[in-house]
Amino acid sequence: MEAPPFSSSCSSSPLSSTARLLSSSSPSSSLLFRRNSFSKTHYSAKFKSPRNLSVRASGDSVVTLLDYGAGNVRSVRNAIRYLGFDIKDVQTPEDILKADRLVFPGVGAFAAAMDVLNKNGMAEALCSYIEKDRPFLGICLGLQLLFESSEENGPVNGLGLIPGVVGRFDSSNGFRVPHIGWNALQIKNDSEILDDIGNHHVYFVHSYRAMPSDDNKEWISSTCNYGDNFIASIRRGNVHAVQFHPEKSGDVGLSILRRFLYPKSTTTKKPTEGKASKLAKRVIACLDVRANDKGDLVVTKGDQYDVREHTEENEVRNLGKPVELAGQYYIDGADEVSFLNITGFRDFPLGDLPMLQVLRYTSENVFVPLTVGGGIRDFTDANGRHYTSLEVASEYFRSGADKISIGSDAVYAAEEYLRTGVKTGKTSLEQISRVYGNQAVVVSIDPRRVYLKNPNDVEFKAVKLKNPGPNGEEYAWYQCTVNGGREGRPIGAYELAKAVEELGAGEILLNCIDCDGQGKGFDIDLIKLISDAVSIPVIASSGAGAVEHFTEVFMKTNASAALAAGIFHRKEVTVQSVKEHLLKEGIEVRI
Ligand code: 1PR
Repeated sequence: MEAPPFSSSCSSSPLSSTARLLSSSSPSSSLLFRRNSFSKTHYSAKFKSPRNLSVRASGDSVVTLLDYGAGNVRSVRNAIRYLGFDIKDVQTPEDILKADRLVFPGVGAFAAAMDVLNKNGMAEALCSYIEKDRPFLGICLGLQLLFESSEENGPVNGLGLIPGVVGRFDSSNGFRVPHIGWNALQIKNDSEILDDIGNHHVYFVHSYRAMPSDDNKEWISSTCNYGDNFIASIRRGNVHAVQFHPEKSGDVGLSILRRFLYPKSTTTKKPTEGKASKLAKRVIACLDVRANDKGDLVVTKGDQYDVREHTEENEVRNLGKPVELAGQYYIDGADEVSFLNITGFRDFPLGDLPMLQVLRYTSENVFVPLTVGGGIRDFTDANGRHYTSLEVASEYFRSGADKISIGSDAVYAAEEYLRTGVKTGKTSLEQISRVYGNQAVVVSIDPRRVYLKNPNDVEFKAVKLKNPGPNGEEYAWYQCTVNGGREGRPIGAYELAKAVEELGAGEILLNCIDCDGQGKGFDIDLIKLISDAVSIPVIASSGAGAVEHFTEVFMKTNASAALAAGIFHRKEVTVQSVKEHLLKEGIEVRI
């Protein structure tokens, strides 16, 4: 159904700005691997290869991109290029008015984005472009900005094209905020770009959302349920916007982008309601990366964090090349890929250019979220040049990371916070989450079990164990460590998790040194303890050895995702077989 022409006009807010309009640098043109180069071993009919969606556009295949420099839009660039289009960056408001098709991947906070748009005359140009019903695709914040206002650090006026206020998710009803992960859409109105959605999930990551109402119902093409029904996408004529991230939604996300970029390829197929119904549990492949003794960056994997072979040479265990393995796990259906630079605590990551290259190359072909961790902290190099943790994180984001993960530095920050009760705003955790949003900040915890006869023997939260300790101890507390498990700290995993949530972490990656590489299953006691204690998503990690371990962790704890490394690297179990097993056991996953 064709929607009526636009009637609302732009509101503008006289906000001051320190932000600058930056056009981001173009990524490296060289490729470690080209598309179609992935091997398709273990391919299962249920999990389709994303490669069949690549479209070669011809002629005027240029997309205008509005990137106001507030965050990482590299993934959007990569997806557009992958689909065969060139990108023209908006430099002036006239570039918006002259665009044939405009993509607006809003990133960062609502107020800062409006600030930049108003200051540069972009807000007016955007409104004019949209009111003329020119082809437009807003992504995430690029959808929210179309509304009248947002409560994010506000109220703050938006572009005022769609009636409604953008508000925060309510976490009091037990739903974890941010809303991170793969969720299902309910199609409300015909929107050609969603025609392939079927029963697929798409990837969301946000804390704020717009709600459906009588005033905006003509705009809504789909909703999503997370506690309540919020607006997942809008469509009016040639104007589309989505709250989710098509550039991070794998196969189906690429098809949504392709349908927008290449409308001639759309069919008359009607949208279908699928079986997907809610937030899916995520399966994450993790790559512990470090330089081996020859200086090559390799994927390694430890047993209880010991990554050296027990041979005379004592070399670092080498399980493959990071970019290739990440590509393979994407093909296999991994919902996310994490890179942990495990020697980042001693080697400065910005000196570790190969790691940045790994991210750049991976993000050119892998269209699910990428997390990178290791070495995110303030650092002064040999020349006396000081780098803040924010600069380190920014470099990771610019290179293709969607989330960064902080280990050791978060432990120090939590200890300080618990000691003083004061949030200084200066810790890496606080600074990065303030600039990039807490959904972009993961805290990786590396705890070790300390057995106890009596839970009152320590000031830290202890749990009653399912299986007693080596001397019959019935309790344990989980001591946090830093520097890759080398140093125990006076803080428990429970205390740390609660503190980092308050400091701005958006997600917790919960490892367990005792279980790492053992293949005997996740530490259910620990994961239950932490996932019940916080209201941000918890990723269960360490110990997966069989598909049943994933089912167990999702059935017995409130983990939102489960991560594994060794079993995938050694090809003992594939991501597909994990998902097939979860589905069989009635646990919703992305297919
Ligand atoms: O402290 O901010 O520099 O971050 C360092 C990061 O590197 C932390 O996230 C820390 O967990 C990680 N790390 C440091 N040393 C090691 C090591 O193994 N020697 N790896 C290490 C941690 C744990 C998991 C692993 C799961 C699943 N690896 O990520 O992938 O335990 O393994 P499994 O399925 O084989 O059991 P900073």
